[in-house]
Amino acid sequence: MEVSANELMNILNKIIGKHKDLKTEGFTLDSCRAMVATMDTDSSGKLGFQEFKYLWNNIKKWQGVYKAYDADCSGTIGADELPAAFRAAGFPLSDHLFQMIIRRYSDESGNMDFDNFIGCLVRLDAMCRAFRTLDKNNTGTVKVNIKEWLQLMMYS
Ligand SMILES: [Ca+2]
Ligand SMILES: [Ca+2]
Repeated sequence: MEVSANELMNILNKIIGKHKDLKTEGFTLDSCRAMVATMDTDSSGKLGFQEFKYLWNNIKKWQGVYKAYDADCSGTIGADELPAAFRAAGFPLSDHLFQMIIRRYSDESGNMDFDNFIGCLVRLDAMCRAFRTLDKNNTGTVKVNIKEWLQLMMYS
């Protein structure tokens, strides 16, 4: 049994419906399609058991981080709360990268809601794993050709 983007959207929206302290407009089909593409290691178009389990465990973990680092209990992760939250989620990025992430995933006031938070961390985690896979001898640098680059960028 595999989970499609539509099914993933229904599952996630059912869950956030039970957590009123997580501010979100709900997971969109587009954001769920992006997550499926990112997590679909065997390129089946859907999430198999292992792929779903990995995603699920991360969402649970990051939901805990979201609540713990929403210091002012606004229901969103503000620009001032974001670096600590991402560090706690396992991503100690530079200030410059944090600013870029806020520009891309937060609203005009710099607040990131729950679905954007999860979407961003899913992608960030997947990009780090993709890099480690390509960085076979662990040098911190990777060499990719155009075909590998496009495969990575267009289905992730
Ligand atoms: Ca799959
Ligand atoms: Ca907050």
